[in-house]
Amino acid sequence: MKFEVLTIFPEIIECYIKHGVLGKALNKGIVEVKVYNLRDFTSDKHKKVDDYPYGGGAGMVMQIEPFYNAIMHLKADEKPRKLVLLSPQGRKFTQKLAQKFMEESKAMVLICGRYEGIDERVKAFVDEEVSIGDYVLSGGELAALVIIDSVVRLIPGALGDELSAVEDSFMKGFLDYPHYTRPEDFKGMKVPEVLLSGDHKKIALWRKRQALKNTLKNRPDLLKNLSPEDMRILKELC
Ligand code: 6GU
Repeated sequence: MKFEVLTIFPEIIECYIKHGVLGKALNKGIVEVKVYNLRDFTSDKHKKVDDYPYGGGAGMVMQIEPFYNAIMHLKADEKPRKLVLLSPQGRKFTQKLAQKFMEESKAMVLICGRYEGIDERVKAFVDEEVSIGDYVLSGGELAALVIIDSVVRLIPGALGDELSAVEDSFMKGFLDYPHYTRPEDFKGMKVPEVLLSGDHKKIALWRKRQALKNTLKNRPDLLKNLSPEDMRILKELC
């Protein structure tokens, strides 16, 4: 899968993607990330990308030209790609949307804005507007990284054998169970006995119970479509 990122801060993207799961996926050739500096697509000699808002008000607005020029440059190869504009006004990004992007898009363009906003007319050239949550960030770069990271984890082969996306929180519709590693006893805080028992059936049931308990405590909104089996376990917990 290929990601192309349009930003005025290429280093933010380039630094993050080198590490961990993403870095490995890039080395394996499962993913390709190309970062474009919007300043390279200005016709202005000062490489200016923003200007004052029509109608007045605080802050600057990113101009359409660099976005338009960059998008036309990418589209010149005529290969299909999904163009996503990152903005707090977008459709909310979820694990489900990450799965959809992984399955349906071979190539995605992630368009990052800065300042107070982007000229509205940029939207005429994109397929979707996406937000990563109900808070405001100073730019789309973190959002682009969130999307790249979560989508890449879902690509078969991106996670090593020792990891599985299926085990992750949200993949199964609720939060993860607690994890422990050595030491068995840290200043009197002991690893739950069941995890040392070697009884895999018992361990699986304990983990399911804990996952449901975590979800009930922190994210009860996720417990809408439980299977009858999970519902039974949840009732036992209450
Ligand atoms: Cl995609 N961009 C910005 N600037 N803020 C956000 C966001 C995106 N998603 C949530 N907050």
